[in-house]
Amino acid sequence: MSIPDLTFLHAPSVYDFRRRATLWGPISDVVPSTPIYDMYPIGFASLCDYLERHGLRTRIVNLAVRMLRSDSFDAERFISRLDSRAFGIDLHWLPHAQGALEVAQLVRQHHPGVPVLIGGFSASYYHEELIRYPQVDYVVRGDSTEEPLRQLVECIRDGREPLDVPNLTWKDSAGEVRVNPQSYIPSDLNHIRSGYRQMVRSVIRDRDLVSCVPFNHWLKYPVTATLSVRGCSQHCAVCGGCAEGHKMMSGRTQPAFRSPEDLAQDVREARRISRGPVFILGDLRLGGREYASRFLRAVKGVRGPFMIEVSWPVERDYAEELAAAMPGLIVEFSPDSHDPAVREAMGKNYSNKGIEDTVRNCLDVGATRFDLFFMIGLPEQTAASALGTVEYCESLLKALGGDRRLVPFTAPLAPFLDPASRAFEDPEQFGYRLHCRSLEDHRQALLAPTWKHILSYETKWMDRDAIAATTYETGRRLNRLKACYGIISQEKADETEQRIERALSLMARIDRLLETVPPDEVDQELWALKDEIERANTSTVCDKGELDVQVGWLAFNVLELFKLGVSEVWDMVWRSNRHHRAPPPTT
Ligand code: B12
Repeated sequence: MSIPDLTFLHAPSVYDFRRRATLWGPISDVVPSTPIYDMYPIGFASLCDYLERHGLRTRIVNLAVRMLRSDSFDAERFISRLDSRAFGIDLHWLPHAQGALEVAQLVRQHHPGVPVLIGGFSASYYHEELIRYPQVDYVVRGDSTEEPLRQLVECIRDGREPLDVPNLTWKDSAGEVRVNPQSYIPSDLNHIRSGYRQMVRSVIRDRDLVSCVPFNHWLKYPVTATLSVRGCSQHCAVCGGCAEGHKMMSGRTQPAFRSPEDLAQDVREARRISRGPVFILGDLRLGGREYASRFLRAVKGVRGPFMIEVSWPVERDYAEELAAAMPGLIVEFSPDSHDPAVREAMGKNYSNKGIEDTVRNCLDVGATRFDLFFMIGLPEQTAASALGTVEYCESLLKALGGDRRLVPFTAPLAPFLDPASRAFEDPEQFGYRLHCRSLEDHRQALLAPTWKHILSYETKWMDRDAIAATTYETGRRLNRLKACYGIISQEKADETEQRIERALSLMARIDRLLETVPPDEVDQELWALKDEIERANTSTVCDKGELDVQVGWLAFNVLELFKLGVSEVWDMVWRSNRHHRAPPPTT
């Protein structure tokens, strides 16, 4: 079998997290990943699909998942045995700053001379700093790297210098840094495909399912995602993916949309694989109401469950349209705070009535669940305001007659304030004090013993201690509220409360330890707490399971997968026979 032209590696946030003891706390409580962020960017699938369509061979290795699944999995040995013409590592989310660079270093050590490429939002933002690490050869910038990456991989394959490859920061043969223009900014997403078929093909071809799974518990809970848009028109102050953030990172001035009909086709492809929920990422109304209506017409008849995001209030007629096309849908809404002053400072200009109408409209038309997300660590937000969110949730639940379909969540803005967000770029204006600015600052912060110490910021209204204490207290109160309204069982609530207590006591012990133990002995002392820390590390302020939608006992669409598998195997046999007759040039 020919070797891959490019192998994508997804690193854990910190390498090797298994040999360290870190109290990660609630940083990943409201996303499917564990705190080491084992989920790889959705773009891995579209990148592989695009490169394969252009005759290049790719492979995905989710190292983070492999390391999580088995303590005896030797990641370094595994890397040393990989064979590839180039390696691509994502530094999309900044919490991977340490892990991505460490994995790049291991690749360099075991495969000297094989190019190392990095891409993603954070890589784009920090491209000039990143390229100066000796283990990095290329940074592919922007939110749409399919075409620049194809050109780069072909240059590598053909031994050409990538002088004309757009969006590329690189070192030439003399070691000089070059920054090619950011000239590839597609205005739509019609050139890409979701890549689910290609994933199935790769799993069959490489006989390696575990390396491909998007996150650790995916095989039990195969939620799939489809992306409607890259870029954003909103201006949320702490989001690195807001309009201003995209302009800075990718040069993008307008969001790029997937055509509504192609998006519906992506949903169908996802449905062929899994019976789990399909999460349609991006508020459909970002493309205008007509865009949303076209998608909803095109997706009608496809079986759910569906999860959708809304970024601002939903009127009744839109709720009805949604429910007619996607009966029983699940809605995700993040007002971030119940406090209008905080929301205004965040750049979210809608009223509490807007929030309340949205919940009611969606539940009235038959949404099976409505997840409402709040955050801690925001501009203008005091501890009292954050705690007030729980009272607000109670009033909402009361007003809805205790409707258990409404599920509120709170989580801290952690571990980092997003670079390229308005608050990161102008911290004083938003009341932030930054502990980390550069990539290296963030990389080092990740080695601190707790999420409180890792936190890259404080605000005028809450320092790190207050953010941590308020997070736990808000979590505790919300957890009790959910039990009181029967949203979660008393047993689950008790377990969460115990984890909160454990986390609080561990945090206090680690604080003391840092004050009393010489710095070079801290790691050893922490290691002695490893088991206790691990037990407090996930589902801290809520049970992660609360996020999951019930999936039947057969989570996968076995028949469809079988059909896909047969057709892919047939396709591969056919292709390889064709190659026997006329082998394409490989170098
Ligand atoms: C969708 C989304 C999610 C989804 C992710 C689904 C997925 N698997 O990708 C979910 C909800 C799970 C999520 C979670 C998180 N997210 Co998020 N998310 C977004 C959102 C809304 C859209 C991102 C997007 O458009 N992706 C599509 C495109 C742009 O990316 P892509 O196709 O995956 O990758 C392309 C490029 O980035 C690049 N690329 C990526 N990797 C690589 C690797 C190589 C080698 C190359 C060459 C190129 C390359 O090429 C790809 C294709 O062209 C943005 C906000 C926004 N509006 O932009 C935040 C955003 C990206 N998320 C962010 C954060 C912080 C997180 C979390 C860390 C939050 C948390 N504390 O838990 C987690 C981390 C998840 C994990 N790893 O486990 C920040 C990132 C800031 C930063 N620089 O770190 C953003 C900007 C804003 C925000 N705060 O939410 N997120």
